[in-house]
Amino acid sequence: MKKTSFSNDMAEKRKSLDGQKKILMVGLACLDLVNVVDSYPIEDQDMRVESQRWCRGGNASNSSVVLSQLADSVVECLVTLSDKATSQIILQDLEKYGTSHENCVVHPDTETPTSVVIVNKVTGTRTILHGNRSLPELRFEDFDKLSLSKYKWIHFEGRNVTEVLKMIDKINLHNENVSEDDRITVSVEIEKPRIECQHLFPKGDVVFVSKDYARHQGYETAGECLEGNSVHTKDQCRLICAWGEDGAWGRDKDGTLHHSPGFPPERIVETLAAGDTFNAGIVFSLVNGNSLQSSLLYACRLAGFKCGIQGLDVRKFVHS
Ligand SMILES: Nc1ncnc2c1ncn2[C@@H]1O[C@H](COP(=O)(O)OP(=O)(O)OP(=O)(O)O)[C@@H](O)[C@H]1O
Ligand SMILES: *[C@@H]1O[C@H](CO)[C@@H](O)[C@H](O)[C@H]1NC(C)=O
Ligand SMILES: *[C@@H]1O[C@H](CO)[C@@H](O)[C@H](O)[C@H]1NC(C)=O
Ligand SMILES: *[C@@H]1O[C@H](CO)[C@@H](O)[C@H](O)[C@H]1NC(C)=O
Ligand SMILES: *[C@@H]1O[C@H](CO)[C@@H](O)[C@H](O)[C@H]1NC(C)=O
Ligand SMILES: CC(=O)N[C@H]1CO[C@H](CO)[C@@H](O)[C@@H]1O
Repeated sequence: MKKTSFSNDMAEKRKSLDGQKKILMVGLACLDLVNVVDSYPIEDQDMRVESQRWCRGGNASNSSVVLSQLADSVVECLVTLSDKATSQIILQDLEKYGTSHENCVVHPDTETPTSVVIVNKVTGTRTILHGNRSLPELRFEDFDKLSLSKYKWIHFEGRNVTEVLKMIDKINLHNENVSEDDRITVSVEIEKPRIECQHLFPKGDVVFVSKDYARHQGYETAGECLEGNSVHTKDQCRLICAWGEDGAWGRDKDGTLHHSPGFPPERIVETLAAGDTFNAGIVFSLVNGNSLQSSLLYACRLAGFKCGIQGLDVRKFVHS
């Protein structure tokens, strides 16, 4: 049997898809240095940790690597990067999953946003120290350099709303000028409970609202959140709200409400990035023309699978 590594397989797949339209994920990439200890250090102590690992993080980059494993399309991740060596950890991880990154913007004299995490295995606490935030987020000028005709779907992690709105306006102008088949679908995640995020509702063909945001708005269920926010969306929008172990709800173009239950694994290993995995599942399924109902089921099964593993290698799900 021919033995190839995961990263070789993914690179092969990417090559075979050359020339086809891509899926673009726009947002942030960062690093976590996770230290697992069996007792919390005391001040001025010199102690050995049980394990230590670098994790690439950021919602858009997490969704990118999941989507790369699912999709029969090239997936590109667009983020800003520091000029320091720590960026290599991010780029190598994206490459491992076959995710493209050729349009990322490097900023000199900045640091990769890095957090040091101390996980106490015994008590389960996670102490997080956030590092230097000198790296600027992606600006419209960066996005403006892309050749939009290469893409069929663009997803935005709704962070810097002012800049993201300009980027989406550019896509809308592009869409007015091309045939229906060549139009780019826009999805956007409304996540941070910040007031300016409301301006993103009318901008997406697919809008993800987080449970945190829904709660912040005063909604107690996903269904109420979708009905309430549907007045702000554009015509023909699909509005989606994931609700942890209860699964996810979606409001279809015609106003019909759909639901998928959660699919918990036999044993929960890690729920971090379940939301990013869910979003990747939705984009993959909708890009392939599936209904919203079947896309919700697919994404919840995928996110449930993720909760049973550490990290984001979902190949066993893809092949199951
Ligand atoms: N405990 C769980 N059991 C089963 N499925 C889960 C569980 N937690 C999350 N999921 C799945 O993941 C999807 C996304 O969950 P949720 O929106 O709560 O994630 P999140 O809090 O955004 O995650 P993160 O912020 O870590 O990415 C849910 O729709 C569900 O399908
Ligand atoms: C952050 O990093 C930049 C670039 O390396 C440096 O100039 C700046 O002093 C740092 N700021 C903090 C608060 O560490
Ligand atoms: C958004 O980006 C612009 C341009 O880089 C910057 O001036 C602004 O402060 C940013 N806003 C937020 C909320 O980060
Ligand atoms: C739309 O098409 C016209 C004619 O081909 C071109 O001049 C114009 O620049 C295009 N606009 C956009 C936003 O692509
Ligand atoms: C991205 O996924 C990794 C691996 O599962 C995780 O350690 C990290 O916390 C996630 N980042 C975010 C922002 O959820
Ligand atoms: C870096 C970042 O924005 N992370 C966010 C990713 O999404 C989860 C919830 O979906 C947030 O809790 C994180 O803050």
